[in-house]
Amino acid sequence: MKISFILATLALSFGVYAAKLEVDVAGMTCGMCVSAITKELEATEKATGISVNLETKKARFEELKGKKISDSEIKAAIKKAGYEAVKISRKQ
Ligand SMILES: [Cu+2]
Repeated sequence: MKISFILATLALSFGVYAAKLEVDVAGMTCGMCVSAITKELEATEKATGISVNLETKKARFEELKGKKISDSEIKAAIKKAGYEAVKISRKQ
């Protein structure tokens, strides 16, 4: 158990596993909103596999390997696009 914990810690610090994030966004109404949010998330240079869904009002992406994106960075990016991140969930 101790060894697996150490390995997991090492894997995390070397960025082997990237966190998967899901953000609930308020204020999206059309495809322009989707592209604006995608663009701002791309501009953080910390997100990959960005997928913004107008139906579910969710933005999904993964952290780029070795990069940590904080909740405040996500909120700032969404706000810059003109929307609000109301909930951020992450899975390791
Ligand atoms: Cu729109």
